[in-house]
Amino acid sequence: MTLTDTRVDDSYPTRITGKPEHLPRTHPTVWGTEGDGPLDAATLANHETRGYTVVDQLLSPGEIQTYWQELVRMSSGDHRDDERVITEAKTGEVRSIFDVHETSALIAELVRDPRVLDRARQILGSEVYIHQSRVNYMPGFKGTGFYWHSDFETWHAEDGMPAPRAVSCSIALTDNYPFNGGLMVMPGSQRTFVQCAGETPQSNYKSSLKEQRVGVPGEDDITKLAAEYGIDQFTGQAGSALWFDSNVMHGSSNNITPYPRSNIFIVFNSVENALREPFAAIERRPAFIAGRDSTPLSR
Ligand code: 6CS
Ligand code: FE
Repeated sequence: MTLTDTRVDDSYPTRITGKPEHLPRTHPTVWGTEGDGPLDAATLANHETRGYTVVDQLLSPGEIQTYWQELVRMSSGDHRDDERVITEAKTGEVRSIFDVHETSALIAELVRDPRVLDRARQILGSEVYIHQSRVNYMPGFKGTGFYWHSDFETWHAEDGMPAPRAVSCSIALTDNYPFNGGLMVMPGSQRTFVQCAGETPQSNYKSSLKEQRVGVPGEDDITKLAAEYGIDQFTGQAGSALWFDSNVMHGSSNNITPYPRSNIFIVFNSVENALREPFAAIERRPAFIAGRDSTPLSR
């Protein structure tokens, strides 16, 4: 299949050569209703508008300690041959570990926990499966941030995700403060698809997971979006969760404090939104970044 074939029915063309435009999102943000899960109508309406929802203490302090210990264990040791482990460009510290729901029995349970799975199903209005899981460690002093981006722009261009019918659940493993790299989100920005300029290089993920250069909006795009939507910041105690839409514009700054800002990210995709061929890349990304088994997740 050539690149141009998949562009025929593409509502969200990106990685273009011309001037990037801001396109209207043609899909809802919330697909389910109040009766479908634990979120009430007001929370769902808020999520539809803002593109994100905070759940304080989704997990208890005791539970989160158990997960944190497991993930600290996973980040220690020799990872040089494991491509699921991404290190910081400058210091070699562990930046992220992908596919943790496959490599940790504890995390495999967490993604099926009704407090997590039922919210994902309700927001996406269908059965769901895991598109991606990762831990971003953002260690003290050395953790570098993630420049502004839309996850969906990458998942559409490089993974072949047809529509923004995916949601991320970011659970704080350590306290997230404003000053230690807390995730910034532009509330409502999921309603705008920001095209990005520049073709996707071959094996782009080998550099983009360290520092994303392709698929990031221009400064004028970010300026326009910030003026229209503003910037909120997710802060919360360890155990709190941020649910955010796949297309919400988000980013985080470097962490120069002694306090790590470590979060686990679980990305749920609707089984009705299974990946196709990349919409703007010549090859698929590996399964540890973009799951291709859309069998519904069950407890
Ligand atoms: O390329 C990706 O899938 C990853 N990149 C970023 C900056 N956020 C989402 C995801 O982890
Ligand atoms: Fe992201």
